Amino acid sequence: MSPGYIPFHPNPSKPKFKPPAGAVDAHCHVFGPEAEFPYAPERKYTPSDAPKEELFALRDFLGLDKNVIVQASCHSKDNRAMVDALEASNGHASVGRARGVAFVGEEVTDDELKWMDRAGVRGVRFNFIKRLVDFTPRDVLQRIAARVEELGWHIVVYFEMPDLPELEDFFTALPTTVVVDHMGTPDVKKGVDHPENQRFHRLMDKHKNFWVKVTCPERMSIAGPPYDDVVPFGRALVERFPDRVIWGTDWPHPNMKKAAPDDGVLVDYIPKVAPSAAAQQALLVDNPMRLYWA
Ligand code: 0GY
Repeated sequence: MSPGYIPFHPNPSKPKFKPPAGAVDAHCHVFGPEAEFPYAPERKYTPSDAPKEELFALRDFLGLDKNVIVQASCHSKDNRAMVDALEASNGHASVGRARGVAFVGEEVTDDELKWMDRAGVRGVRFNFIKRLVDFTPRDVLQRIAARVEELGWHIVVYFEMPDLPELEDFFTALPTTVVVDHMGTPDVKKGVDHPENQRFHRLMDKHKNFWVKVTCPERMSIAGPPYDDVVPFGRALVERFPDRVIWGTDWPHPNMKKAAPDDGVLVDYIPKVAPSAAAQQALLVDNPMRLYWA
C-alpha cells in the first residue's frame, strides 16, 4: 500500500433509503487481489486489495442489484482483474449483473477487445488526471475512439473542471456517447452558478451524446458527511438532464485524503439529489440499463 493510503470502510452503515429493484452502482472498481492480479508497474498509487467478493457483498448489503466496474489506474491496461469480476458476476446468464469499462492503449488487439466485449465491457476510460496517469497524445486517443465506436461502446472521461476549456473541443469531436466522471469535478466552494460549472452544464445541454455520473460527493465536499454541501450540484444535474445521469459508489474509494466514506451514507445521499421516485428510477435503473445493458 502507498504510505497514507486509506482502505475502504470496514463496516458501512445500513442505508435508510431503499433503492428501487434493479438499481445499478454504475461506478466502482476492483483492486487485485495483488497475489493473483498484480498492480501495474507504472501505477501512481498502490491500494489495499479490494476483491470482487467484497464488492458483491457490498452490493447486496446496500440493496443494489448490479455493478459497472471501471478499470482503475493502479491496474493500468491490464484489465484481467476487472474482466474476472465481470465473468464471476455474469456467469452464463444472458442478462448478467455486471458491466465493465476498460483502459486500453492503441496496441490492444481486436481479439482482446472481443474478449472484453463478451465479458460485458461496454466502454473505455480516457483519464486526464495528471496525478493518476501519464499523458496520452490526442491522436492516439482518437484512434482508440474509432475502434470503440465500431464496437458500439462509449467513452468515459475523467478530468478536472479547470481543464475543461482546453479539453472541450476534443471531447465534442468524439464519435461515441461520452460519459463524464464525478459531475465533472466542480469546486464546491465556487457554487453551482459559477461560470466554470455552468460551462459544463452548457456542454451537456448542447451535446446530447454526453452523460454524467452524479458521483463522489465525498471527494468534493468541504463540510464532510453527509455531504450536504454537494447536494445542489447533483440535484441541478438530475433536474436538468434526467435521462442522462447515472449514480455509483466509487467503492473502494481510492486516494481519499482524510477518511474512507461510509457507503451507507453515500446511498442515503441519493434521495437528496433525486427526491422523486421517478427521478430515482431513471438515475438508478432506467438510465444505466440503457447505457450498459441495451
Ligand atoms: C475514481 C477516482 C480516482 C482514481 C481512479 O483510476 C483511478 O485510479 O479513478 C481518484 O483518485 O480520484 O474514480 O475512483
